[in-house]
Amino acid sequence: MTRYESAKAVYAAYGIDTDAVIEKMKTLPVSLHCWQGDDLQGFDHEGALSGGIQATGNYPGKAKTPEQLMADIDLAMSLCPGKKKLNLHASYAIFEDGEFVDRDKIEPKHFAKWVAFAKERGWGIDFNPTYFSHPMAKDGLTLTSPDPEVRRFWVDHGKACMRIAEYFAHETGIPCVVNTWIGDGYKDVPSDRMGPRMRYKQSLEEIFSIPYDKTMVKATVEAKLFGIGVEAFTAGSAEFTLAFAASHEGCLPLMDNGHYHPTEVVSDKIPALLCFYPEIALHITRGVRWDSDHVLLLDDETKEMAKEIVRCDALDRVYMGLDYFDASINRVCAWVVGFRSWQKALLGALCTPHKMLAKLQDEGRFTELMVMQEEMKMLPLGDVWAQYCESCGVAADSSWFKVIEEYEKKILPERA
Ligand SMILES: [Mn+2]
Repeated sequence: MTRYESAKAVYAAYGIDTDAVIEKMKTLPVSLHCWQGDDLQGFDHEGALSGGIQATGNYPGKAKTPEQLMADIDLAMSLCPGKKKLNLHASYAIFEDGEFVDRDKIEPKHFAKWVAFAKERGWGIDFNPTYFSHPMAKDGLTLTSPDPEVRRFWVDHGKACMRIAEYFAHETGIPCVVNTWIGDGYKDVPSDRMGPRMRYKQSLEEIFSIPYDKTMVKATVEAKLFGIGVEAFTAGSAEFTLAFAASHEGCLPLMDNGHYHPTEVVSDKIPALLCFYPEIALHITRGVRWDSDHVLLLDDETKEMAKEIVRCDALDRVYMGLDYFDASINRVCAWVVGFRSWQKALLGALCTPHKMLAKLQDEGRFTELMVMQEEMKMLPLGDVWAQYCESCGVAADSSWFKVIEEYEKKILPERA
């Protein structure tokens, strides 16, 4: 008996068909965020990040061109099992030599190379307007700015991004999640909280008023608690975005698990939202003490989020995207560790006998429930993981790291 055959028998005793789980895993798209590859620099501007976010570290070998970034993404994805999707920011527009248009004027053609890249690999594309790291983010404000000219620029950016999202969806044949996050807020106690939020609401309504294919373009709004330099007030708070999505047809809430108070957990919010929203979206990250965007690991909350999606039978109702950026370690490796961690979390969730555990809860058998939940932790998931990876043609163990090391040796001199 192989280790997999033995594990299969263990799980079968709990009513879990691991062969079916492995096949299911191959159908679940997970969106890989391009911005881990270059610390959110993008290709449309020089200069530092703004908008209350920051990448820390200066590990050598950062991708500086579209070709380098694509090569890095290719390498990362070749080391990961599962179905992939690409997540782009608007600041990753690719201009021809000498060409430049500002963010309010970008068009699908500026993303044609990304579409070719994704289509060749059979990937869908998700998209994000970039409301930061730009001179028109005046006083750190975009869609909430009291200056009509600033707001006009960013509303036009939002509309341009809706058209590009539709282009992605139609070209790839795969729905595109287009996510709005703005860093707008105030460092200290504001004198008006509702004014900025009403302007945000109006700006969003204007952006989403353009005609677009609602079956293929999923407009999401992402909440945030605070950012660096906007500690006291964030316009796009949890209540604001949930209420906006609930009251605007075709709009979905997006939860980033770094964007809440440190003791709040998104695993608990997933089933709450699924009671009301047909579909929701996630940015999966790991905050250490704050919204630090550390590389995703297989920690308890990561596992719990995956379990909730599976337990709620909502794998076709939750759009899953990764969102973290660490510049202190090999960036390609950071992608691989995070992507594989989420794959492991999903696999573990699919290998959990949720109905049996829920029955114990409903029957008030809480002692037994605790015992069984602990029992589940020691089942041979690693052997199922190995089988899954093998069937996807990737290494199950850390031997993939050698490939990263080789690549780093080769590319570092070129990018210095
Ligand atoms: Mn996010």
